[in-house]
Amino acid sequence: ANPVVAIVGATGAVGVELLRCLEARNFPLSRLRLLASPRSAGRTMTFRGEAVEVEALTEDSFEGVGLALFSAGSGVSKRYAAAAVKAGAVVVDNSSAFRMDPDVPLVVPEVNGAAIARHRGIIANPNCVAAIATVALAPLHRAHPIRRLHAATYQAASGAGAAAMEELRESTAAYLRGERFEPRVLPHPYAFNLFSHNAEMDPETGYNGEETKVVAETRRIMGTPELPVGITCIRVPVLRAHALALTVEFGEAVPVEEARALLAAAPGVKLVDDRARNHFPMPSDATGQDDVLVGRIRPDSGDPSGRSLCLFVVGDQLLKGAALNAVQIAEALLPR
Ligand code: A2P
Ligand code: 11C
Repeated sequence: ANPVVAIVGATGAVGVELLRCLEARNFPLSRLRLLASPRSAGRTMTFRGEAVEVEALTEDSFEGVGLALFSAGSGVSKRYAAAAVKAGAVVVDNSSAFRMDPDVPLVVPEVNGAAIARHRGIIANPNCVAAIATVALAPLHRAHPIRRLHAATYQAASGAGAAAMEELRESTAAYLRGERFEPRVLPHPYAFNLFSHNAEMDPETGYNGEETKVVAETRRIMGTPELPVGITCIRVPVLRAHALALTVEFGEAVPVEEARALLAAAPGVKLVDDRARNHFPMPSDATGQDDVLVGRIRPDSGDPSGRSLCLFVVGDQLLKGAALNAVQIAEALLPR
């Protein structure tokens, strides 16, 4: 029989996309349960043409559930994932709660899908930047091992949740009306501005929590625990697709044409590298797309050794960066 599937955090920015991905990909399930905070209990959401009522999450929510997709923050995952596993569910967790737990596989199916088989009840869905970056890096790394990576990110509002997306809309409208807007969700004015990622800053290292997660998770997914990675994460006023400028050093020079061919053939990647038209990956093109867009492939003019390439990568944060990757993991768990 097909499993009962629960979405924890169904009303959130990622939760809504989880529901849509299950629908769009015709995921085999016998019943969908929608769980959120008591604030949302009683609301309805539409799935396959039918209204499904949102229920308040409790320890008892998981009876009969075979698959639980968690996306309600790491506090909720730490508190409730064990109850779901105890009830017999496999948990695919979109939070950072278990990503560095050696007993929990951290998976991007195109990159390290084989790790799914080692799960003991919980599988972690990576940070959105790590997921999008590794989809683009893995095909190159398989052919020419990567020695060093530099990343600068341009991250959308969606990564901070539905309320941050609403703040971007509202603050932009207020700005255009010439009105003052007091930020409520994000720490700085968002309209016509950008700022260092809002994750907690470590005053000792000078890196914020987002940067630390991306480095650790990229290493873990790629299976390169020592990979030197430099990173700067920035929040930009874009609604839902993250962009990454990557500089990738290899052990030897990799011709641009070869990198293009490797990426063009890679699953989950779409090459957008049209120098003649100055058309490269953009959030407006990536939004709503499953594929990660990769372009601006060129030698790094700042590396005299000639062993580095630059890439520009954009992926829908809510899809490959979250909901789609989680549903792809769930699909891999289905009996063949
Ligand atoms: P709710 O909408 O009822 O607050 P986002 O990432 O877009 O901010 O969404 C977070 C999701 O997590 C929402 O679905 C939210 O539900 C849910 N959530 C937040 N806190 C809890 C909680 N304590 N228990 C259950 N769901 C929660
Ligand atoms: C952002 N990537 O854009 C973050 C949000 O590790 O799951 C998700 C944080 C995470 O703010």
